[in-house]
Amino acid sequence: MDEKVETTYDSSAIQVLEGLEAVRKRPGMYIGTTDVKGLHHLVWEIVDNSIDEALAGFCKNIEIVINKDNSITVKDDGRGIPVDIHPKTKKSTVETVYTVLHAGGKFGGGGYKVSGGLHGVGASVVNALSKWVEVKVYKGGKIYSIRFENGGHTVDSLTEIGTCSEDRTGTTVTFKPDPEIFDTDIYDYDTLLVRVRELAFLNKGLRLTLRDDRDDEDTTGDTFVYEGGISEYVKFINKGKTPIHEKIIHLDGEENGVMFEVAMQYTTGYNENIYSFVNNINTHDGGTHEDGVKRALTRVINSYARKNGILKEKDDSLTGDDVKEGLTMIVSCKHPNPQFEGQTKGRLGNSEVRKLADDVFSNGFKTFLLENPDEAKQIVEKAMLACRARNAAKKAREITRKSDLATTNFYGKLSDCKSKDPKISEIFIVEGDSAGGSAKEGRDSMTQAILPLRGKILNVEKARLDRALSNEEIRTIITAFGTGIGQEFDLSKLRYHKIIIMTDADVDGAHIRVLLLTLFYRFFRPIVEEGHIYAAQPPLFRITHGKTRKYVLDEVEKEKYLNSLSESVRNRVEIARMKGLGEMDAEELNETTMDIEKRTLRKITLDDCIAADEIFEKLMGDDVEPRRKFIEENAVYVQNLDI
Ligand code: 1YM
Repeated sequence: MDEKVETTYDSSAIQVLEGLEAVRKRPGMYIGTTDVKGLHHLVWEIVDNSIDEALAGFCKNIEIVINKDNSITVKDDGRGIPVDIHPKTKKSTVETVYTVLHAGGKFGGGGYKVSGGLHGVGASVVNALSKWVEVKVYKGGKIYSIRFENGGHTVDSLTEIGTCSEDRTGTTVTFKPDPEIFDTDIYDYDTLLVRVRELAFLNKGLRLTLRDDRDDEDTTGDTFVYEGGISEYVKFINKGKTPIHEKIIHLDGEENGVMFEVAMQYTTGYNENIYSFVNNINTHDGGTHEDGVKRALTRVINSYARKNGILKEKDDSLTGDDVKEGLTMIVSCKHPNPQFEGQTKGRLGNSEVRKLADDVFSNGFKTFLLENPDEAKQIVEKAMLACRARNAAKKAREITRKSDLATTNFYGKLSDCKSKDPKISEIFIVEGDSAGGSAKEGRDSMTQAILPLRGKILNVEKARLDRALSNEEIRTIITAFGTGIGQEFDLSKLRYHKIIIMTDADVDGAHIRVLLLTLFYRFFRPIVEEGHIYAAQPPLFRITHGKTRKYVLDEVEKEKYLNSLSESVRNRVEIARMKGLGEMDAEELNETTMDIEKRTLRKITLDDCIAADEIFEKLMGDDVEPRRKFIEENAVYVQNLDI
């Protein structure tokens, strides 16, 4: 028997199967996860090969289709994967690429392999994790096909299946992810769409099409092609914002096969949106390409401001934060041999790129400022304003730090709890003075602090830090929390481990809740992330029958409760709609909303805050259209909303 095995399988075939088997045993090592994210990852592994072919200058069109059976087809018009016999494996190169682990990189001759990323492990991994894979190559007037099944077993080696015109070249790959490997086999169109669009921005002139064939209707799908490349990406991000100069600054350069490109535009906003990429992979933690540009940006703006007398000799220089306020920037580097660093490999380490980025950016940006004096003035003035605001905010922070708990003004507002142990201490942020009064009376003063909000708090989405810090309510909140904000933020100083927002169940209450969530999201994000924020759930109805009183949260609970009562009781039931926190007396408020034993709290997640923040982008952003649409769609709820 043993001898027979040896003659049937040559040793390289056994190695191949062992390689792919290893991928199936530990898929996480190769694609990160086997959830919906890993499922989508397979698509990018195949698309990356088409993109590489485009970067090499041979491919203009890429099409991605979700087929009826949730298999994926990727088609490009590149040279087609080589079909010749590979000297080492004695098999066609196509088969080798799809069955030998890490083959892609070894065969390709230079070029910008996207495979530098964390999971860029290529076609053989997709094959290993698929129920079946079919590859068609159009090359030299011929059409070739090969099929693999059950994790990369070759069904038939490469076969010529027909002819085509000489100028029709390319590769078409269809694969069906193995349901035994993945938690789900359903592809999400929008997930694919976002990345396809991004790839189109990052590779100017490349046409990418995404289509969903799962519905019966004939769809043409979505096609993206951007002749302006990352300039159009900046324009896309700034849609809905107000730019302070019309022209998008777009600079590029190349040295020793490393390509570097940056596009940017300032808006009237206060946040920075800087995204950097290496070989189309987002470098979340930046790296030398981003550092080089930022360094040059700060230096060039300072030198321009000094030369033109905008910054005086005695003035401090503008900081990196000052010159980044309101900036939208895309940095893209294409590197034949990228070194990724950091825990998640999200940072470019190649040191020569820092100088390239600095040179390209500083030369180009200097010229831009000289040639466009009006734009230059806008940009420098924006940075000067940011600088002044930063200095004002620093002073304001010092004040809030000094105005510690001894300040009488502060004590007038906060009714603190007796306990100094944050673990058992809670603070209720309460809408309005009258509800604040009831809450003070109804609380457990050992562990529960009450902070009534008088006015509406400022919307921090539309205000700089200095203005936010001059807002009385916000300063009170900062002082009460004890953590400080910005660079001085220290989670370990948080004085209450439960921060409970207590507002009415109406539109005004919702508005205040959204304002508070935006504040927490912008200034105290770690507090949200650590799960310290809660919303109190005051009841909407009080149901009385005889001596029994029952409070219920909403209509659904009301119906449930009423149905649970027997007919005889029900005739004598009295249902009262609770008008608001202010109308509950202390005892009632304690019983329904505050008592640790009886209340229901809803934990606020980061997603709640992001949703709140997005509502504000819509409602308060500079663009009228999304606001109009939102109000139209939510007219019922926002009638009384004064923003
Ligand atoms: C839908 C997936 O894989 N396209 C593709 C892949 C290759 C080439 C062209 C290609 C590359 C080279 C030369 C080269 C690959 N070839 C190889 C290998 N689309 C898709 N299009 N000729 C053609 O890099 O020199 C790996 S991928 F290794 F065989 F050269």
